[in-house]
Amino acid sequence: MFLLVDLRNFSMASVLCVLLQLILCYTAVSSQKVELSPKKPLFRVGDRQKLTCQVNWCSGTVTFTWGNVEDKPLYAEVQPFPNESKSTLVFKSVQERIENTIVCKAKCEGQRMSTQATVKVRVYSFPNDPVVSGHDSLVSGKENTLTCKISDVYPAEHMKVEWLRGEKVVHTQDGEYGIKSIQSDYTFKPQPDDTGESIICRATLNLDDLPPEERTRETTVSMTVLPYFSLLAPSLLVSLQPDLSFIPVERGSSMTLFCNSSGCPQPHINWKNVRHQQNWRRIDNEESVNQLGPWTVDLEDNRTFICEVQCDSVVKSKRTELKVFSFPSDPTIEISGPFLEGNVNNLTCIVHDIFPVDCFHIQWLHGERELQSVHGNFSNKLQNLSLTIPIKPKDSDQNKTLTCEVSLKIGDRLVQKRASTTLEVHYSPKHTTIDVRPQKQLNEGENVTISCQTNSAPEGHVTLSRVWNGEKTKLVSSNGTQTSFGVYFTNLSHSGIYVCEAVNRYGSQTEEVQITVQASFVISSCFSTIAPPRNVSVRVYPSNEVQEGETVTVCCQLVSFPPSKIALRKLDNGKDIYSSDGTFLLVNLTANNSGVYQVTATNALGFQNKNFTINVISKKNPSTDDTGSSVLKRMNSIDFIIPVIGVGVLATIISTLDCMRRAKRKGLYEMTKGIP
Ligand SMILES: *[C@@H]1O[C@H](CO)[C@@H](O)[C@H](O)[C@H]1NC(C)=O
Ligand SMILES: *[C@@H]1O[C@H](CO)[C@@H](O)[C@H](O)[C@H]1NC(C)=O
Ligand SMILES: *[C@@H]1O[C@H](CO)[C@@H](O)[C@H](O)[C@H]1NC(C)=O
Ligand SMILES: *[C@@H]1O[C@H](CO)[C@@H](O)[C@H](O)[C@H]1NC(C)=O
Ligand SMILES: *[C@@H]1O[C@H](CO)[C@@H](O)[C@H](O)[C@H]1NC(C)=O
Ligand SMILES: *[C@@H]1O[C@H](CO)[C@@H](O)[C@H](O)[C@H]1NC(C)=O
Ligand SMILES: *[C@@H]1O[C@H](CO)[C@@H](O)[C@H](O)[C@H]1NC(C)=O
Ligand SMILES: *[C@@H]1O[C@H](CO)[C@@H](O)[C@H](O)[C@H]1NC(C)=O
Ligand SMILES: *[C@@H]1O[C@H](CO)[C@@H](O)[C@H](O)[C@H]1NC(C)=O
Ligand SMILES: *[C@@H]1O[C@H](CO)[C@@H](O)[C@H](O)[C@H]1NC(C)=O
Ligand SMILES: *[C@@H]1O[C@H](CO)[C@@H](O)[C@H](O)[C@H]1NC(C)=O
Ligand SMILES: CC(=O)N[C@H]1CO[C@H](CO)[C@@H](O)[C@@H]1O
Repeated sequence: MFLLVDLRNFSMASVLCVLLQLILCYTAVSSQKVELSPKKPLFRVGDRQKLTCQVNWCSGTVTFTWGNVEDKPLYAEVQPFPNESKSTLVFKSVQERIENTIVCKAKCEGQRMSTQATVKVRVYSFPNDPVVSGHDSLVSGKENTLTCKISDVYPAEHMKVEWLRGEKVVHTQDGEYGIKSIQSDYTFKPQPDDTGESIICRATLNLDDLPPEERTRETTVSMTVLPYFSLLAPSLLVSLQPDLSFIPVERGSSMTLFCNSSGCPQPHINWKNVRHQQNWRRIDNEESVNQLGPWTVDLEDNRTFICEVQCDSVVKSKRTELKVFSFPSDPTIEISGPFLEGNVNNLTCIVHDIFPVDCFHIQWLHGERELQSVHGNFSNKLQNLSLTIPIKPKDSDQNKTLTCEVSLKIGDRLVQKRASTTLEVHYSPKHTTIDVRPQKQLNEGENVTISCQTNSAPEGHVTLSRVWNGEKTKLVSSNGTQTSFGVYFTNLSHSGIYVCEAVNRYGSQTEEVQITVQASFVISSCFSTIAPPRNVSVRVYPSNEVQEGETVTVCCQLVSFPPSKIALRKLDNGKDIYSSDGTFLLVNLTANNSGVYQVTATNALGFQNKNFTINVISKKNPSTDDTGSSVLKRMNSIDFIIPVIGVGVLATIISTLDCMRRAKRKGLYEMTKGIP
């Protein structure tokens, strides 16, 4: 019987298998066997291995054919032994891929049917001992992880990894299908006395037929446990937020402090000795934070804050210092009173409720120049700090600005606040002046303006008055530092003394000026101002040459100030007759009255005289009764204007030809009568 089996196309698997079994039964019965060895091949990766196929029942030449069940290459070479009835399939270097069910077919020369045998080839790989790491720097009391790695394992799903401490298996792990390397982690908390203890990582490849010496590999390591004090929990980190060694913070502001712990799964974070609320929270497995506050800062927070983190047996702490300050308001300036020129006054700068006083500095400044300054002294509570400077102001200090600057220097931080004051210097009126425009000597009819100016602070008022006969008449008064008064078309009555009085609340100052208004009559030559007598002229009316018994009037004209006494005298007899108005009446003249007469005008500044002659012509007996009883009679003129202006001293005597008219009107007086 002959059954052709196509070994390269074994896809009709189950049916053919049944057939194959029948064939084998048949051949066994016929005892024509093919022998394939080894019977349970388990090849180590990398080795050179072979399968031998042999028949011993054929006397002729046997033809061997190698094949496999799975549809893939054999990855092997066939070595023929031509004179012997066997064939060898050689695997030069075993790999996982050679795993297969191998079929060897033998055909004996001369026989119609071939005979075959199959074998399942298995492969394993376990070339290296386990490698253990992490054992030499274990940290006491902390979770540590030891790692055991087994590489180039095949088939990994048959591998089991065990950790052994002494005889005790403390951890196991199985391999998985498809991987080549197996890693096993063993996590535990070593104690310091674990140092020197052995720990074993044992790997076992559980394959049937694998000899014990190939099956198990193990690595033993000695643990080194570092005591916590020789390497302070290197992964525990404590940090503060804000991360500053000291924090300037203003009283009344809101403050929050954070204490973060990282590298410890179960830390105890504690702010020490605080009354503010603490709020612990976990951020993740490694990080936690303890928030202090928020709270409102007060003076008692001016201290050190310590955060302590405990991680198992390890304690770490961090500190920060709050520097509390208080500087709530600008400084204020206090002035003890008004600044009176020449008086000492105090200027005080004060800043309230400050802390810490010893970090404050007060300065009085004029522009950039420091006048005075002071540093605060230590105090453990809120204080007011002040600086007083005495000021003795001059009027040049008027409107000077003085600044008070308060500085707080706390750490690198500088806070400044300031206040300013402008000096208002007070003084009584001074530099009072009167100004008369266009001038003090005026002609009647001119305009005049009288101005008065003063300097006072604060301003008061200024009054202009005229004094007449010791009586004061107010002309004008103004608030402020100046006033003025104008007169249009002046007349004689505007002459006088003008007084300016400047007043403020601290005092007064008076100035005066004399103003003279000159009358301007038709005969202006008769007017004068201060002068000795001059321009004396004499008129004799009706004539210098008269008949006996007649009367003449002598009128004098002159200019003089102050007024002059006017005397008339006959030069040869030397008797003086005086007149205040310069008019004389000579009555009932005789020949004896002929001669040279002299008029003399005298005032304080001097005198002037004028000679004139009178010639009396005899009527009948020129020699009779000429014994010279010429009588000079003063003429009492009361309606003649004598202008008197000014303060009762200024006067001008005016004599005019008008006297002739009056001489007539008054009639004649005997020369012998009426001599005063
Ligand atoms: C093998 O057989 C061949 C002929 O088939 C022969 O020439 C040769 O000597 C034999 N060798 C051995 C070792 O038997
Ligand atoms: C600390 O924790 C706070 C709050 O979670 C966070 O804002 C801050 O960034 C953390 N700081 C550090 C240094 O981790
Ligand atoms: C406040 O802080 C300052 C600066 O650190 C320190 O000199 C002072 O003693 C502290 N005051 C109090 C009351 O602790
Ligand atoms: C100014 O201060 C000084 C010293 O403090 C004091 O003696 C004086 O009376 C003060 N003067 C005035 C005007 O307040
Ligand atoms: C600080 O103390 C000193 C000494 O006692 C004293 O002279 C000074 O006036 C004080 N300063 C202030 C601002 O009080
Ligand atoms: C500071 O000044 C304020 C207002 O003048 C006063 O009420 C307070 O008592 C002062 N404080 C101190 C410590 O003198
Ligand atoms: C001072 O200031 C006042 C008001 O600004 C001003 O009227 C006055 O002229 C100033 N005085 C001086 C001397 O500057
Ligand atoms: C005086 O003032 C009046 C009014 O302003 C003016 O009409 C007149 O011309 C002035 N007289 C002189 C002499 O300036
Ligand atoms: C002058 O000042 C006084 C007091 O300040 C006031 O009563 C008066 O009305 C002022 N006069 C003028 C003309 O302004
Ligand atoms: C001078 O002028 C004033 C007015 O300014 C007038 O009241 C007065 O009567 C005048 N006096 C004479 C003597 O003319
Ligand atoms: C007037 O006459 C007297 C006597 O002769 C003489 O001294 C005097 O100088 C004369 N005066 C004038 C102004 O001529
Ligand atoms: C008016 C008058 O007195 N006439 C006298 C002038 O003088 C002569 C003589 O001396 C007298 O006789 C007049 O009576």
